[in-house]
Amino acid sequence: MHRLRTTVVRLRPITAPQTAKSQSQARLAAVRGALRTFQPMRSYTASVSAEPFLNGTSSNYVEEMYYAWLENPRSVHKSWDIFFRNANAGAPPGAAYQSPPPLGGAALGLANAQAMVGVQPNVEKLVEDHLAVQSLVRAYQIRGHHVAQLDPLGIMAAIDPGPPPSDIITSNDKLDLSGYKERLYDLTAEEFYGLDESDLDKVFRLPTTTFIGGSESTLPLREIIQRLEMAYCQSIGVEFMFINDLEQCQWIRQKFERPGIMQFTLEEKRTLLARMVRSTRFEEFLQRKWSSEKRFGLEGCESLIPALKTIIDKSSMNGVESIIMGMPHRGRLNVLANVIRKELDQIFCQFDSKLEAADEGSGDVKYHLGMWHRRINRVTDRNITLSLMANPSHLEAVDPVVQGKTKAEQFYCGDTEGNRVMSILLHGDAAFAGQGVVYETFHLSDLPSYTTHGTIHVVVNNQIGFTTDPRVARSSSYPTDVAKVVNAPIFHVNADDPEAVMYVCNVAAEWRATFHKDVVVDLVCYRRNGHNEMDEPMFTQPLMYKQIKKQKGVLQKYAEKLIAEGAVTRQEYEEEIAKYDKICEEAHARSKDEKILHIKHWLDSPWPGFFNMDGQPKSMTSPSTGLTEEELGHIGHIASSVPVEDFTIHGGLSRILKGRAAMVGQRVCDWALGEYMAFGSLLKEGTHIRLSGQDVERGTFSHRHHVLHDQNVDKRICIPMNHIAPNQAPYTVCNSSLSEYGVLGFELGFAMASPNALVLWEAQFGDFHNTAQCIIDQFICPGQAKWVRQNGIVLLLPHGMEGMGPEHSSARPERFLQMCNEDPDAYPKFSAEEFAVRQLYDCNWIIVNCSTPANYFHVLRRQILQPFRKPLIVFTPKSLLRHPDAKSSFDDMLPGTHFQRLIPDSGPVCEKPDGVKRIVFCTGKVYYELTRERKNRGMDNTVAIARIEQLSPFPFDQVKVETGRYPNADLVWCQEEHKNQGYYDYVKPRLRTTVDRTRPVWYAGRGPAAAPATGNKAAHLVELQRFLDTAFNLDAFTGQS
Ligand SMILES: Cc1ncc(C[n+]2csc(CCOP(=O)(O)OP(=O)(O)O)c2C)c(N)n1
Ligand SMILES: [Mg+2]
Repeated sequence: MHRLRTTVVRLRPITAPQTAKSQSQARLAAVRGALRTFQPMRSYTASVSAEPFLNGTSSNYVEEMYYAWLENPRSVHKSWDIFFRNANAGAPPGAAYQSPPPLGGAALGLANAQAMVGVQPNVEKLVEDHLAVQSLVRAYQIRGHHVAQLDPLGIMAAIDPGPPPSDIITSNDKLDLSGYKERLYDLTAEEFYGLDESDLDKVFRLPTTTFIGGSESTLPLREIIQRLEMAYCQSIGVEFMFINDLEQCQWIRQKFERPGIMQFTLEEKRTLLARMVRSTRFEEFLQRKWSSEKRFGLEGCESLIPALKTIIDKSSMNGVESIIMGMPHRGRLNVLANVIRKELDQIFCQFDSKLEAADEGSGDVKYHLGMWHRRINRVTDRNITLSLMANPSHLEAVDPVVQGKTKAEQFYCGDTEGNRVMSILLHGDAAFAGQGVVYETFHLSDLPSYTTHGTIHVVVNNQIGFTTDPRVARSSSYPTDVAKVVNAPIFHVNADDPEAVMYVCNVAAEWRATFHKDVVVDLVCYRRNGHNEMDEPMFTQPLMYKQIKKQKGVLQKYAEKLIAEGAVTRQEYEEEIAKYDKICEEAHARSKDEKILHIKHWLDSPWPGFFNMDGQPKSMTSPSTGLTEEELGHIGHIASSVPVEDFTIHGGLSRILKGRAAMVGQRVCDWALGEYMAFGSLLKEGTHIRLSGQDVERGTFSHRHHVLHDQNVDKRICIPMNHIAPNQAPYTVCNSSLSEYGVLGFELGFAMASPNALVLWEAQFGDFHNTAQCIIDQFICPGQAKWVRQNGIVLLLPHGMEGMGPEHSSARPERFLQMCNEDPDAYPKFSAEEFAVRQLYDCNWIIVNCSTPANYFHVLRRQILQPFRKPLIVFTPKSLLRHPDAKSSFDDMLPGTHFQRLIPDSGPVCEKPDGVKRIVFCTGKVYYELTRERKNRGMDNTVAIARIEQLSPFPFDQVKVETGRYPNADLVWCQEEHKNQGYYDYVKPRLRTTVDRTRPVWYAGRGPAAAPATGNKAAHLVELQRFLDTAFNLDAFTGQS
């Protein structure tokens, strides 16, 4: 009973009618302040559940009774009085209930009282009816959206999840009470909780979980139904009852249930109409001028523009200064013109097929380009920066990229709560439901190192995806169901009701500002044309399109409504149209003067100060990436110590740190220490570093240990990398969710925000990167060419044939290499001094496979010290992490040293190069297998081994030196990967180009295969020995051509 009492005390007081006013005040107070203390009903204990009537929906009613009884035992029926007395006196579970004495016979005994209980029908009916009303309210809250009038076409093609729920009174004639009556007669008692027509005028107490009463705490049933219909079954369908936070549910109920909420000022209505005019007339203008051009127009969802503008206005009002948006094709030009405010002539000139491109690169179609714009928000008079990210055709791929960029902007401006920077993501209905990256992105939304503190999602739900109906495109009721995984409320709204759209957008923006959580606005609309303007939709959706042809445009409908209301005159409306048409015509005239297309004017992420005024790098030199002995020693010391007091680390880790300290004493680095040196020094120099991926904090191979865990205090951690120097940049290292597509996209977006950060994503094993293939293929590889936007992201991809089977061996170097933009058949014409840096500047990405910790250290540092940004793909080792020979001396990391694109053989072969019979070129870990084998065979004088550390851009100049050094040697490419994989196809033509095709290039490696590696350890070793035999058999290629 104690639990019941405490729960009741938290709920609203209920007393006799004369205290109605205080009840409503108390209810409001509860909502404003005390709601954090609400507990879900499931907190009842067994003793309460032993009273069957205390369970489920009746418990609320009983609590109210109890509260009333506490105030005045006579205010409740005698039966309740006895029950509460017994319970308070400690009656055991199940024993508190005693049937009440009859009203007139106080002296009757208990047995008699029990006998009389059956003759108290009114009391029971009263209780039942209240419970029924409570259930009714709840039914509307949970399922009202199923019967809301969401579909402008009235055919519910996309949003009808089945027959309407039977516990909601109407699905038609919402406000016609005769409609309710019919339903009431039709329904059985179970279906409608035993209420019938005679109850319609009875007054019921409203539960605390509804706000339909406004300041009233009781209402007649007729009014209750009417208000619930108004709140939940008109143009807005609110899906929120799955949210497991009562405060949030109450907040939403308030927003949609309070009577009179959907009232707008004249000014607001006029602004809304003007925005609808712009949105509609923009598409009409494009259609008039370029009727045969694809533009993926917005017709049928014109209210998207006021929707976005409402979100932006409201967010600006709440202090947001920067909004990053991602969206697909549909309505994109309209958003650029009317939301981001890209100059119209710049948009129109894109339709001119003779426009010449001024920038290098391949460019992209007009409905993919991005945009960045800072302007004054007219409604709030505050500065706001809007950027629309460039994106590929691949639907939804931009979602995590937007989140990453948003996170970065929040990070750089110290916006830890997301109050100043936020993101908006737009989606198509089919893509939102179908693309898995949507789910992956949602799962980042509440993770500490990935949250952007709430994204507003807007779905253009035109109830079709190209030619495909929703019924065959998804298994969920709505396209938005995926958002439920993060408890995001979903506001479905009929897009033909602009005021309802504006209302939900306002609520969505407020939700985000209040709770910093995701929210979805589902604009249920239609697509007036085919998928694009050239498509014939009647082939596949004949009935839908018959209806669409009859459908009056939303602007016309809204204008007529406002004219009828007297909010505007027809003349004012026509003037608004004429004004905007004139703006378009003038911009069109100006656009004809544009002869050149500057893609750089469509940049979504400018990097002020990084380039010179012409957008070129400030220099074309790469400085030394070495460090002083002292710096190496200092960072080495941090890497091998625990820089906080009273922190107990695991014994195994103590040994690792001791090992590191010993290495520092001997002036050598292993792989982890080399990485430490690179990170530590860049941090010290002011470069932020962010390393993200699965289990990166410790490192998949338990070599990194960047986060130390106190063995005695739960969740107490220490990140020594943040203790390097007082003014260092912050280091972020974060284990990610088990996602590649989402997380790599996120990090790419993070890297976009600033050139002054080293952003790294590590795959658990390189093999798994291919679930993020879209980010690699669509953004990382061609991003600069398509969108003149550089990006310095680093991919760390563990790679190497170590007998670990087909899915833990290959990062698929062949694929990355195949996508390099370098010509394999042409020797680059750069001067010797600039060769390396020019090559880097021209390439689309850099691919390395380092064989030493020092080289890994240098390439990481070069990534930041070079004067431009390129993606860097690093095939990282596994067994080399602990290989005794894979260590580097500090000497290789001192000032003046730098990344070695090729590491020549420095052994005995150098003494008599003429006597060398073979030069084996290789990359990565196989070098150590080759040197061991050479030693075993005593061939140190006859076979030279050169390591190509930078595969792309290919170090033609340095390879040339090596091939020239050994004029009598045959040329062999050796790799541990299968012949159709790895590097062979990439390297061979380049080696041939280097030697002017005068010498053949032979192959030593595994044969072609379908899988990257065998799953059989013995087979693995046999294969290894076989290709090593080939590599050192000087007759292996004799007679072959
Ligand atoms: C990942 C991906 N798969 C397929 C396509 C091809 N495609 C382009 S638009 C489209 C339909 C999109 O439907 P929806 O998301 O509802 O947007 P709508 O065009 O209706 O606005 C498809 C399948 C694509 N662009 N991206
Ligand atoms: Mg669609």
